[in-house]
Formats: sequence, C-alpha cells, structure tokens
Amino acid sequence: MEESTGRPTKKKVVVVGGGLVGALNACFFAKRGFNVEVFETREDIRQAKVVKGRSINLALSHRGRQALKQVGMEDKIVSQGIPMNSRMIHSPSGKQSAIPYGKKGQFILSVDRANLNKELLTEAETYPNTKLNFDHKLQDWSAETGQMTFARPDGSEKQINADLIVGCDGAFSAIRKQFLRRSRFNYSQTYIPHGYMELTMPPINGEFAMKPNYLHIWPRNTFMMIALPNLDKTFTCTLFMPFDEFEKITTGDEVIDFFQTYFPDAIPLIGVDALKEDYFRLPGQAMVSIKCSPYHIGDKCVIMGDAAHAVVPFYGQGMNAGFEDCIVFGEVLDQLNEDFSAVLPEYSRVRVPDDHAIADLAMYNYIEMRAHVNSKWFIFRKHVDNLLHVLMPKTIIPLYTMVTFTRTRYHEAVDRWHWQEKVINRGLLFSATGAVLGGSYLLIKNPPDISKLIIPAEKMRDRLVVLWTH
Ligand code: FAD
Ligand code: EGO
Repeated sequence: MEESTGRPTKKKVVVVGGGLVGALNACFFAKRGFNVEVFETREDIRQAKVVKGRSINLALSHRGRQALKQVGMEDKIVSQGIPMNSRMIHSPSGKQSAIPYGKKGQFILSVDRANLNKELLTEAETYPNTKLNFDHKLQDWSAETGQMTFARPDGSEKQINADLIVGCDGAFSAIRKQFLRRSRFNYSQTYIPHGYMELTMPPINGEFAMKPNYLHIWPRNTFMMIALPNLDKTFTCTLFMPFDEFEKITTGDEVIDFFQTYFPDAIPLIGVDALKEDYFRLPGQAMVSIKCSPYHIGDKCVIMGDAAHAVVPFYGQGMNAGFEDCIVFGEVLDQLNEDFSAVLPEYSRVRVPDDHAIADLAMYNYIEMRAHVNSKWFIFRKHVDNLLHVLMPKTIIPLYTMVTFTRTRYHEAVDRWHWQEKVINRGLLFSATGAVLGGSYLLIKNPPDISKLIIPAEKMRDRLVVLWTH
C-alpha cells in the first residue's frame, strides 16, 4: 500500500521457516497486504535434486483444507492428493477389514509433503509483496529490538528487522530459544520411547500393491505400522516401535523374522531384498511432544506450527493444527484491526488451550494404541463408535470424527468427548440395572422348579471330594 492512497504503509512481517506452516503463513500475510519476507535455512527445495526431511506423505484433513481454502489453494492440493475413505485394518493372519471414516465424501487425503511445500512456496511468490530467502539460517535474535541475525552458507551474516516476527521454524525452533530465557514462559517437552522408520512398498505390475483409497493400519499394540498411498503408485509404510526393539534387529534375516511375526502380509509386498536394505538405510527417528505458553512476546513476535506445539503423529493432526493456527491468527487480526499489541496476547489466549488439547489427544492415542489396540480391538471400537453415532447422531459423535472432519475447537472436542463417555456409561448402567430388574421380575413371575437345583447329598459329597483332592 502506498502512502498516497491515504492508508499507512503496511507493516513488514518476517516469517522464519519456509516449511509447511511458514509457506502457508506467507500466503495469509501477503493476502492481507503485509510486506512479507520468508527466511529458510534450506536451499530452495524446488531446485534441489534430493529433498531430505521428515515423513514423505501426510494425512490432510478438514482443518488443513479449510486453511488452504482461505488462500485459494484447496482444490489444487486436493486434486494432487489421494482420498482415503476408510481405514483398512490388517490382522496378523493377513485378513483385511475396511471401516469407513464416515459418509460418502468424508475422507482424509494422502498428500506428498515435498510437493505440498513446493506448491505453497510457489503460491507465496505470486504475491508481489512477498520475498522468499533461502539459505538463510536464523542464528540469533533480540526480543528487545527484534533484530535477527541470519547465517549464509558462505559464512557471511545478514541482519534483518521487522514489525512482526512469525516463528514457523519447527520443533527445534531457534525463535523459541528467546522465549525460554524469559520469566513466566511455560515449556515442556517429552520424547516418547518409540521411533519411526519409513519403508517403501513398490507397485506390482504397474499397479498399487494394496487398495489405494485406504489408510492401511497394522495395529499390534506396541508395534504399529501404517501405509499411505502416493501418486506414483507406491505406498509409504511407517513402522512405529520402541527404540530398544529397533536396536535388537541387526541383520537382514532378523528383519524378515520380525516382519514374519508381526506383519507377514507386508513381506511379499515390500519384497524380501528391498526390506532388508530399506530397514538399514536410516536408524529409527525420534518423536517429541512439545507444549508451551504463551505463543508471543510483546507486539513483536509470535510462534506457530511445530515451533509452538510439536505433537506425536498418532492422530495425523500436526500439520492440520499448524494450518489451523494460520486461520485463527487471521480471525484475531480481523477482530482487533491488525493492532499487534492487542492481537498477539489475544491469539495466545484463544489458541493455547486448543493446541495443548491436540498435543494431549495425540499423546493419549499413542498410549492407548500401544497398550490396548490390536486389530480385533481396533475393529470392535470403531464399529461400536459408528453404531452409537447411527443410534444417536446428534448426541454421540466419535472423537476421531470431531477432530478430523470438523473445526470444533480441539479443547471443546475433548470436553464433549468426556461428556459423551458419561452419557454412554450412564446408558450402560441403565441397561445393567434394567437387566437385573427385568431378570428378577421374570424369576418372580416364573419361579423355577427349585427341586432341580438341589443336589442330592451323595452327589454333593463327590463334588466336594473332587474339590479337595485337586
Ligand atoms: P516444519 O515442517 O518442521 O518446517 C520448519 C521449517 O523451518 C523447515 O523448513 C526448516 O528448514 C526451517 N527452519 C528450522 N530452523 C530454522 C532456522 N534457524 N532458520 C530458518 N529456517 C529454519 N501432520 C499431519 O497433519 N498429518 C500427518 O499425517 C502427519 N504425519 C506425520 C508423520 C510423522 C512421522 C511426523 C514426524 C510428523 C507428521 N505430521 C503430520 C506432523 C507434521 O509433519 C508437522 O506438524 C508439520 O511439518 C509442521 O510444519 P512446520 O512448518 O511447523 O514445521
Ligand atoms: C481404538 C481404536 C483407539 C497415525 C483406534 C484408538 C490415528 C488413530 C499413526 C494412524 C486414524 C491419520 C495414524 C485412526 C484408535 C493418521 C489415525 C486412529 C495410526 C498410527 C493416523 C482411525 C496418519 C485410533 N489418522 N490416523 O480411527 O482410523 O484410531 F495407526 Cl500408528
């Protein structure tokens, strides 16, 4: 915006981190007319030959889609994703059971992380008021002045300042370091004992090795595997297991033995030789859960995405929650006329409880799945959830549905879930009481022939002798 338009020059927003949330945020701020600069450690992944990084594909659901929609990218990204309408539960015998996520048209999408990141960067660049800077690693910054120092690969440094700094630099955020030095900043992080490893399942005769439109799950309590489809007709399998179990497996034959025990149906699909090789390419990767508050410093800086809340991947919500952060920040900017001194504390106030709720839910799912969930229990639970929902569609909505297919605030979904559990337990109590009362009534109306129940003395003695001698 020019001075001559009568409106003040738009403020300068620096987004640190050009990952999924940083790139999307650049679009959000650019659309509002701010002067946006993004600084990203890595080279431009659109030019890179090999893209290193975390998980290859991700489950995109309603919250993430709504955020993409606000910057006009929903249709494009959805058209490049693969719908997963149901989960496919693989039992140890190799039996597969499909349980739909909801009605027709209710599905989660498998999207390619690198492609999504590239599309978001390209979209951000279409705004004339946005500049992307790659090969810029934030070294340090001052919470007092907002001065940031970036390191370049050639060893040089660059100083930058901004009206607003938006930290989207992931779970090991350099921006967050200055938050940690301040009084009354709450912070907790937990590494879980599980690691993850990604394995590729190639196409067979040019076709997907398994049905493509499913989230494939092998629930084996502490050992879990999932597989999401890719556009090139491969699946990316993610194996989750405790680090000490990863370490126990040291030879190719041990890998096959392990899969023979837990995931036998996957062996021919991945291929014996490929499996032996793939498994040792990278060690198990760590997973961390991070909660903190508040998300801002003064009117200068705010953190979003994994920088503010890394969650364990057992709900498929990390990116979705980070994308929803962008929507919520936009809503608060609208409400408070883009006055950062009011917007930042209000954003922390409204968003912290929801991000903490999804961090807790993801951790709860991890603990629950690890402890109780095998294929039988998984199938049983989802059928019970679906049945209760069909019986009482307004009263009982499965938690997974609220989290994945609505924008119900995460903390409200948790409250509602606790309330529903109470209703269900009351219902069970009523049924149990009803069964006892009903049974008693039937007994009174039709008294049984008690003589049949009385055991003759001889027979009774025999029984007691059996009891004593065994
Ligand atoms: P990141 O993607 O980590 O991006 C941070 C960016 O900041 C990076 O590009 C990095 O290079 C840059 N950066 C870091 N430090 C600096 C610095 N000092 N200076 C400049 N730049 C810097 N989420 C889902 O919604 N669905 C899923 O199915 C799902 N599956 C997952 C499976 C696994 C195994 C894992 C590990 C995560 C999964 N997630 C999933 C979570 C998702 O990956 C993250 O929530 C998401 O990537 C967060 O995006 P972000 O932009 O905040 O952080
Ligand atoms: C009883 C039965 C209790 C991520 C089932 C809890 C998560 C949990 C990691 C799936 C789907 C997207 C995912 C369901 C449950 C992604 C997900 C679920 C995994 C693992 C995942 C479901 C990537 C838990 N969504 N989900 O209902 O289908 O139920 F299995 Cl290990």
